[in-house]
Amino acid sequence: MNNRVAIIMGSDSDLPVMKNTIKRLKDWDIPFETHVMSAHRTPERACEFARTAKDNGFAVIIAAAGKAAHLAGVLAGHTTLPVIGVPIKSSTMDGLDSLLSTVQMPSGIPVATVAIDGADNAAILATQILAISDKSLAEKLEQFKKDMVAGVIKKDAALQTQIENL
Ligand code: RP5
Repeated sequence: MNNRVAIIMGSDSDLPVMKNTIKRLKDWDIPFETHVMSAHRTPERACEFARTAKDNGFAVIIAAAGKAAHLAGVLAGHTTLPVIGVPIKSSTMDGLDSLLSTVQMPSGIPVATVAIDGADNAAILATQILAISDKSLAEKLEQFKKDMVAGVIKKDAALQTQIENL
């Protein structure tokens, strides 16, 4: 079954952010594989991974990189699978360099880019893609949204109490 998520990081130094992708996928029992591969340091390995990802049972690729963050774009150029880019804040430019390098793709090669360090959202978006053809994942996402609504309503109620006591 083609339902695995690939999480590719440009460096092991991206792990402190990308652990949030891993945690979310683990929470929802979604099969995944994680590797360090770089568009610049290991270009051939990265391209080969993307080229064979579909045949190897992956449905979505999440690619995280910082600085001149070409990883997501390079992977997207070698596959028809959806690629989600996570710009990592790993330089003196606060991640703006990574964001622009990831999001500003030329016409024909899209990368669905989440926020700088948006690792959790990358996992949620990957799950939404998988959930199109997986009812149990769709139910998990419904529940997730309901919990979020309940959480915000609770915060709003707490805010009213705080304001009354000012
Ligand atoms: C990028 O350069 C990586 O994705 C990482 O965010 C950044 C720094 O990498 P290291 O020098 O820490 O390996 O390619």
